Amino acid sequence: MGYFVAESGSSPQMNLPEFRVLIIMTGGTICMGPSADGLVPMTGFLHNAMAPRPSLNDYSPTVQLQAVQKGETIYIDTLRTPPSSYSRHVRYGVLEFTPLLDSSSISSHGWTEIAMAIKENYHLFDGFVVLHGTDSLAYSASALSFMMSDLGKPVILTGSQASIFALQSDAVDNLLGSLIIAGTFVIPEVCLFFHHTLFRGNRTTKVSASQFEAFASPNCDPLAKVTSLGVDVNWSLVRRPTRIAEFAVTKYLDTAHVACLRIFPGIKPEMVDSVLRVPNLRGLILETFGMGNAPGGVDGSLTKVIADACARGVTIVNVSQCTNGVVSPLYAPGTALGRAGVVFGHDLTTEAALTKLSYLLAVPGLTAAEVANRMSHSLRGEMTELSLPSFSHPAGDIDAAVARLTSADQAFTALGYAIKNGDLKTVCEILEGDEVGHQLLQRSDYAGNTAVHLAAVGPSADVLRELLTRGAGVHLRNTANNTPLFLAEKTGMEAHVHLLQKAGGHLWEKESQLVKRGTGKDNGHTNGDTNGLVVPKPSRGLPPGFQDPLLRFGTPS
Ligand code: ASN
Repeated sequence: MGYFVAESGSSPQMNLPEFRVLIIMTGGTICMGPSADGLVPMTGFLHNAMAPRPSLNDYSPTVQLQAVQKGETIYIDTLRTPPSSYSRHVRYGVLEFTPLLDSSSISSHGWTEIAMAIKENYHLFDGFVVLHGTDSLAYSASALSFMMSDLGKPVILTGSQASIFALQSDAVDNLLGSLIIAGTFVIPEVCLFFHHTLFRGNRTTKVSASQFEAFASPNCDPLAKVTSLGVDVNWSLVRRPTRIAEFAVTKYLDTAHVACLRIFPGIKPEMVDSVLRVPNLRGLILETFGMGNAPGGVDGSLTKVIADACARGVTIVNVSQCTNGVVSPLYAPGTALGRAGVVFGHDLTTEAALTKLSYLLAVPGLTAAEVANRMSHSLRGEMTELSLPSFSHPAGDIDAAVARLTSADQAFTALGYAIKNGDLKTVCEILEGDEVGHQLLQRSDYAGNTAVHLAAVGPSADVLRELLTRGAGVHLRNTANNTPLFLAEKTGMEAHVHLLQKAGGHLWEKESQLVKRGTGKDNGHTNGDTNGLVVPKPSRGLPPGFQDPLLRFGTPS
């Protein structure tokens, strides 16, 4: 909703539209000042902190706007920003929490209060900015993303590492950036804005206790960046409601019956068991090593403790202690956890996993199996999930544990088989959707083979053409330093060679010589005079550099 404000005067800026943003102030360093006990939140943010700053206040008369607080209609003072580079003002008012919190004290009660404040004022404002301490900001952003469904307006959480009253502070940048984005772009997600960057809230984690660049989103690119030219929104990542339904809020999360446990070398099964036997525990987030591994123990006793808890109906979710990457049953310990009944949390952050589990456990009537199932699917873009057509492996069904693993890996594997089978229809189905298709074409197997490498030695030139016309690159090299064209030449695939050359593929001189010498002689050695080109022995009869994509997971039975 843009509200044109007619004012007297000749300045062209006088009749610019105003967009309305409600600021919900929960506390945090951004509003803190010194006290005898250390920094504490201060009330009166609008008048004491925002009004005196020319970047936040154009000094036009204060206007009272209607708002709703805890069911009561009230009128709040509002100020407006000077015009932004989008030729609009952002008019804003503040609803303050009582008491204001250091965010280390936020709880599901506080999340309900924030969500309800947004719900009650949803029809009165264009966007919402939640000011919040940074300590638990990623938890709150994750929780709110699950609590809100069919959101159609931006909800942006922010805070700062230094108080707005400090001389050197990130507070004004974070606040102004959030206000401008919330008042300009319809990004209908729960976001976190910090250090010029807008993230999907449920992908974030706090990575620094003191630096201004305090948050990261290790498995999802930013939704927007503020630059000197304005705001650069990555619209291809922005989620939008896909059903016709009214914005709704779930008021309650079951944080009382979930726990989080970090595995460490030497952890005793009894310790894990005692956590899993906390009375009425319903869910546990297990932070494991690397790709989802936990110590098996000589006799597998830790795995047994975990399997027993799963059998008792406790939902255990495996997330990685690493900030980047996914959990998967690649290694035996991870597979053992999967077999014990643990849910693979893909690339969920701990914050998202914990709040998602709390959300699902509060949904009335869901069985443990249903909770586990929903945990492994994306609800609000919190995990990387690719929708896939079903596919079959030439050697039989894929083990269920493998099929539940990281869907991006699974998608690439499926693509690999479709290419190998020359199955153009399935290749197109897998690559359907700009985002998914683009990601898969960037991907490679552990030997560095992209889809184009696989297609260069596959049976179908049509499949290869399809990949190339979808924008797949021809110049990428696998770990054996081979381009798709080199592989196609070595395998004698004339039509493929022709296509790759037409798409710009070319060989280095030394590569041409190797090709001319034929496939038999030069396998199995590292040729020091070939610009580092390594020509390994063909793997299982496949051309140099080509590896069966499923080898990454072992051969399915
Ligand atoms: N302790 C503060 C809080 O989370 C930290 C901050 O906001 N920078 O409330």
